[in-house]
Amino acid sequence: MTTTDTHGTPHSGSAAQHHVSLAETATAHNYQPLPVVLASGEGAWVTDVDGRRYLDCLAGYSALNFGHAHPRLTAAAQEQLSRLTLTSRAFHNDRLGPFCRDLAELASMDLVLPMNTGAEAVETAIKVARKWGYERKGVAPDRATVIVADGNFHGRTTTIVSFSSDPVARDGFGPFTPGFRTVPYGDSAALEAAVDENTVAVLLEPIQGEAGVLIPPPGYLKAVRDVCTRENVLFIADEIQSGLGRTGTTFACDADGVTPDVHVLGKALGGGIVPVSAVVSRHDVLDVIRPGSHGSTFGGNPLAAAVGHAVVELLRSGEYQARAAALGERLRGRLDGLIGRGAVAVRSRGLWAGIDLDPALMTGREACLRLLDRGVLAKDTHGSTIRLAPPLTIEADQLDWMCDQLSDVLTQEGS
Ligand code: IF1
Repeated sequence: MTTTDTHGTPHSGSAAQHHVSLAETATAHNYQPLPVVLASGEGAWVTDVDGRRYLDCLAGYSALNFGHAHPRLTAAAQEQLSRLTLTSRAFHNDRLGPFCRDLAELASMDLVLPMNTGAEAVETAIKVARKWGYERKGVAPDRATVIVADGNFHGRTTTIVSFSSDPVARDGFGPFTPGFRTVPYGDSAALEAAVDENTVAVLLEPIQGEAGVLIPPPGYLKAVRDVCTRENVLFIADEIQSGLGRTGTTFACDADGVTPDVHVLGKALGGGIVPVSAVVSRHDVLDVIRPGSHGSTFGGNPLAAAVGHAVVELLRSGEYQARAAALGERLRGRLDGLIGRGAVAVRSRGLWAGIDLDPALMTGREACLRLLDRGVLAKDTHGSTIRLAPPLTIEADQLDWMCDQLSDVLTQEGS
């Protein structure tokens, strides 16, 4: 059988099989993708090489908060593509200043240090916190420690996996970077007890994503803020996945009325088009970074800055945040109805949900395979938990349809 894919390329056998076997033979196996080969996307929908459509409820792990091919974002990218894409920071460019000014204003901070991936921004925040500790807090040289939470996910570099509690993410990558102490997530007393004269920062996800959308107890983030203020320790909030509208507020910390000392941003900051990340903070923190002490070939490039600025513009009005909050209530109402009907627990904030399935019923991956057959893309995480993070542009009827598919999968109707 010869088929032609959406690029007009002929394949013997199905186009999808051709692309899967090509990936199998030419790509390192650091992922086990679901058996679907995507070729195009618009809004909350993506289309595979055989022309089948799927509702994208992973949205690039929350990098596609504004959906696929958002007109304002693609216009910003296309306009900049034909003007200037890269200058290096050896020279100024006319996109970086406006982007950083408006992102700092969005975060009620002074300065932005632009990077590319989330892990680079987390690494940058760790370096800044250590340098701040030595120069501003008087911590003894090379003695700085950063407190992190059990169940964290902050990226895949060797320093970051040094403090991972996930053996699969960590094993085989030693020797590990010292200077990190792990405390239970959500336990402010344990965090307070772990602070000592060498502590320069606490690094936390306001809601733990990879751990399964774990929302800390009410008052936890405020308690962390108070401990950090009292002990002269930087509160670094990793909002790479939870930020930029996902949870119904600009930053997840906003819901608790908490302002960290440092915001670490990524994913959706690049609009799902280019990698854009950033460390956003005050002068008294980021001024420890002086010329030559940190950098990146692509950090702050004009294409990234143009797209990042367009993202900040989208967030300025608050409409996407309000949308995520309102549709998140609708989503939560439907998901709560699944408890006892295939789900054992649901956690959600805005358009971000973790659903623990009954392990006796099916694994998270099995549920995602069945959702795939019904035209919904979702991702499992540890064990029998699935995560939902659709674009914030999703329509209410699409959300309802997705919940109908999930309900049918879990109740085995028509599965
Ligand atoms: C993978 C997880 C999600 C993040 C937070 C930093 C980073 C991430 C809170 C690093 C990245 C991605 C990485 C990707 C899958 C995805 C993920 F499953 F790995 F944990 F979303 F939950 N802080 N998360 O979520 O940002 O360097 O990737 O740009 O590695 O498989 P990055």
